[in-house]
Amino acid sequence: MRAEKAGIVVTSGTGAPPVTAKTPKPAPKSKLAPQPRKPVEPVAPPPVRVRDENREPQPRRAGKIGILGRPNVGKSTLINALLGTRVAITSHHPQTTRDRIAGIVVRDDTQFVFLDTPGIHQARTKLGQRMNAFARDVGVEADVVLFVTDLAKDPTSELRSIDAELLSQLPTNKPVLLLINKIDKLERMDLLLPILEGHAKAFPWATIVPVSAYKKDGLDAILSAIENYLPQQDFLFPEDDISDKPIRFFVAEFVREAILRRTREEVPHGVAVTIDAFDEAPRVPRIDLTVHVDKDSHKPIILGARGTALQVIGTRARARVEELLGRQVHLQIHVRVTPGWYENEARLAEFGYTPTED
Ligand SMILES: Nc1nc2c(ncn2[C@@H]2O[C@H](COP(=O)(O)OP(=O)(O)OP(=O)(O)O)[C@@H](O)[C@H]2O)c(=O)[nH]1
Ligand SMILES: [Mg+2]
Repeated sequence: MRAEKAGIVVTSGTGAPPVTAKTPKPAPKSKLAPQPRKPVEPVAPPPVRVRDENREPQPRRAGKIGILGRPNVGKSTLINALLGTRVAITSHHPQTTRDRIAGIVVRDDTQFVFLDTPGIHQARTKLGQRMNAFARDVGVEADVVLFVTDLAKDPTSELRSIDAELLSQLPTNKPVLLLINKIDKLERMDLLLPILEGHAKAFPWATIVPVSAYKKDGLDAILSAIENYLPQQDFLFPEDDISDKPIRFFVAEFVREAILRRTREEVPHGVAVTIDAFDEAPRVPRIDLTVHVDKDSHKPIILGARGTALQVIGTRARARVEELLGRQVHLQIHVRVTPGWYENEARLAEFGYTPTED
């Protein structure tokens, strides 16, 4: 699939043939309107991909793809679906992801380094500001931006104004692909076309790909669309790597995910998880963790009656860690009240939310 000079190729992940939309008109003038930008051409013609054992090796391609968008649109669900394994935690709460997480996919001679990011939002805390900075830095670092939006309950064909605002803040020198996620929510597939056409007009996308990350529908179309825009160069990571994060990071995140999936309202936003010790000496390695909560009143919520809630959290997190490591582990989880950690520079650094710009 190639981006055409005259317009936008809309690649359907739904089995329908590709649709070519008209050349996009400039967005209407408003303070939310994105900066004018020129469509970015693919860096070189796509390689001819022949899937047989005798095929000639092609020049390698590799590059970073920043997955950006509002909170809760399905960015982390998408990176997990693309990898076929769960590197990023997901939940129905906004602001689940707090960090930049690489997920690495190799297809034939191309290495795709996907960078999951926190959803950009109106930050109310130092942690929130830092999360937004992580995401914006990825916009600069990436070779290609995968901008993710999702279908609302009652989908409109217009690009949402909040999306337009985020797009206006992106660097203007790189291709931006639009991913319209959660198409499984559509009652009828013929409702998709006006949505694609409406979005095509709003911004000079390199390509638009409708997908369902949840149903793993449209994933191959994403890789094919991105491939053309990645530079010809050697792989950026060893071929077997799936992420740039250490095991400790995933262990802490899996515990946080188990908590996010059990708690509601303000509790999840006030939770951080740290690793205190990782003892690999015993037959079953032992990992000591602390769950930091913001308020005294949150501690009994995490613990539950006679510790039953924490037991469920521990069991779920342990299953995820064991799946990742391929061996048994023992998790020892402590709960501590660390009020206002998300406003405290020292705590943020200690918890791994290291600033990228100051
Ligand atoms: N129906 C449907 N739900 C989806 C799809 N993709 C993601 N979701 C759900 O949307 C919610 C948010 O998903 P996440 O992947 O955590 O979203 P995110 O964009 O990473 O969110 P932040 O990390 O907060 O920025 C979860 O409840 C997912 O199960 C999809 O294709 N279809
Ligand atoms: Mg996320």
